[in-house]
Amino acid sequence: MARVYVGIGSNIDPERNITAAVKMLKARVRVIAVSTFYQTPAVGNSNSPDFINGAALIETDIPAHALKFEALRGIEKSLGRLRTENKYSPRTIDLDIMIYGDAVIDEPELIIPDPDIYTRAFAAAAIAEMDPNLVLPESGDRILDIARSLVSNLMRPLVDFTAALRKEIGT
Ligand code: PH2
Ligand code: MG
Ligand code: MG
Repeated sequence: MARVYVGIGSNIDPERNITAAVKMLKARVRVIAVSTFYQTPAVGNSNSPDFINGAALIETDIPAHALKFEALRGIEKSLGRLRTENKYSPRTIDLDIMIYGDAVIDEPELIIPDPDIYTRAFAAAAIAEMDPNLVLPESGDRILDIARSLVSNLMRPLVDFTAALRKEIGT
């Protein structure tokens, strides 16, 4: 079984889409925990609505490629995700493998660990909350140090939404 951190984001009807996505994830893999979710300004496109971002820790035997291109893409499709050339367009749901056990993959379509961990405060914070001692396999950096180096006062923790989500999925 691999321990996998899945980044979760949405800026179209985000509370509903994130709740639905986590439930679908739970139907396919073992969901161990979900992080606090944050309201975050859209990175890369200031005209885009705010996002809600967080992460889930899951355990699965599904290999990384199948997890991304079948399981996670399948959930994105069911929730009406439209893929366009513009990687900054609003989306109903975005599910990214951030960390897959000790795997290091560097391919055009799949980079693990996800480089966004090093630039997006919410991504590092969500993972650090679930495992502050985690060390990234390709760099040797500790997730807690990365999260501390990226602290942002723009991300607002959504305490009530997070509690409702955890209750809904029983974590
Ligand atoms: N994802 C993007 C572009 N911009 N901004 C926020 N706040 N959160 C995201 O998940 C996000 C984004 C495409 O990778
Ligand atoms: Mg993403
Ligand atoms: Mg994605």
